[in-house]
Amino acid sequence: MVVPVIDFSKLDGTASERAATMAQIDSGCEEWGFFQLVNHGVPKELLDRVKKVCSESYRLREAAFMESEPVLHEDNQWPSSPPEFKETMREYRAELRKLAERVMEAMDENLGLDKGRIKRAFTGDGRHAPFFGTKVSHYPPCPRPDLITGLRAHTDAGGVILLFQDDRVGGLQVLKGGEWVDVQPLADAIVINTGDQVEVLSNGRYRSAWHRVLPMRDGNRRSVASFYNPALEASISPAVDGAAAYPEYVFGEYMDVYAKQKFDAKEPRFEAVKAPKSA
Ligand SMILES: O=C(O)CCC(=O)C(=O)O
Repeated sequence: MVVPVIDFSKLDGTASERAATMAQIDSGCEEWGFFQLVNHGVPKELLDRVKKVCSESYRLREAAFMESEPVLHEDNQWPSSPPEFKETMREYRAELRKLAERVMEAMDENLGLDKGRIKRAFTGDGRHAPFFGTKVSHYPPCPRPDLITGLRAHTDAGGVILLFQDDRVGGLQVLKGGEWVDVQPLADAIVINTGDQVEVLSNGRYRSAWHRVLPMRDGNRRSVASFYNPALEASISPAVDGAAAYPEYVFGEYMDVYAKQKFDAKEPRFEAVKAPKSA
């Protein structure tokens, strides 16, 4: 089994190319919760610069960066070296944010929702800014992978996750039909996966997938993960018609539960945020 690879540029192609691409995105969301986008519109030259500044920043291991929050967003502390890190990552994040919104619009259409519905849910109908954060990680080689677990299996809490992973060193796996499948390194592709909030909005049609990162004996694996999540104040509930399989809750409350239960089964998280029924 191979994680689907989708040529995103075909969304702007002929009517039949567009229809086939929309169907691939739908089955990527429904069958896998994971897919890889190629020809996604993020310039290769920018991706090359991102690789360069991230590797350089890891090599320098600036003290301020090591102490800063792991997820970068507009307002927190960023590494000051290499000097081009901030500007490059700002440019990259702007591109990825646009890409996330295009992917969300494709999901709207596939789910039969009005265009922009998922984004509106994430922003409380435009009242709040969605959270958009980027985590730069390096997984060092491990001489005894048999002794450690790596990043344990979990689903992601938020909305749409866009991962620019290493070209060569693998380790990321997704659970599909009870089997762990490699998310194969593919140069310059962006891996998309959907989080728990898309599962709720889609009323269970696009289930967030379990994934993990195995330790690798050889090579340092770079991973740049960007998270497009609801605002903490946003109210989330199923947007797709039908008997609601999930409660309505405030995303910030879900995050409080997730922080303590990230590596446990996800269903009790939805139970925990369910508002008590008045008698
Ligand atoms: O680094 C990766 O490839 C995946 C990271 C991940 O799953 C996470 O941060 O939740």
